[in-house]
Amino acid sequence: MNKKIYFAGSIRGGRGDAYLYQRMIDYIKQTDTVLTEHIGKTNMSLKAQTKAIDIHIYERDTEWLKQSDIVIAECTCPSLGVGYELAYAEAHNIHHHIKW
Ligand code: 6IA
Repeated sequence: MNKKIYFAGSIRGGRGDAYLYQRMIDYIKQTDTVLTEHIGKTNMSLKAQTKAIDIHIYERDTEWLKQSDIVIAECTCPSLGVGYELAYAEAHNIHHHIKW
């Protein structure tokens, strides 16, 4: 298949399901490319960033969203950012799948 997958999962909303994201990403990677592998990293720093870094993250993430063939979102842990990404996918007609 080798499609480009944007995997969305909670970061600031809480990292309680990070191991689940990691397992899902590893599974998807058997057949496809995951653009957002960092979502599954269990040692991600949650320290506040500078405004310039936040802008860089926003621009990089929206660029990846536009390039992606499919957005897969794990929504068990409520996250403002994941909700934004799903609305973005819907508005740009990117195929999306929600897992909860
Ligand atoms: O509101 P949330 O942080 O839970 O939103 C999570 C979603 O927003 C994820 O699916 C990511 O694609 C995106 N996102 C949020 N923060 C980041 C980030 N670093 N790097 C990449 N994507 C992000 C910010 C770390 C921060 C806690 C200092």
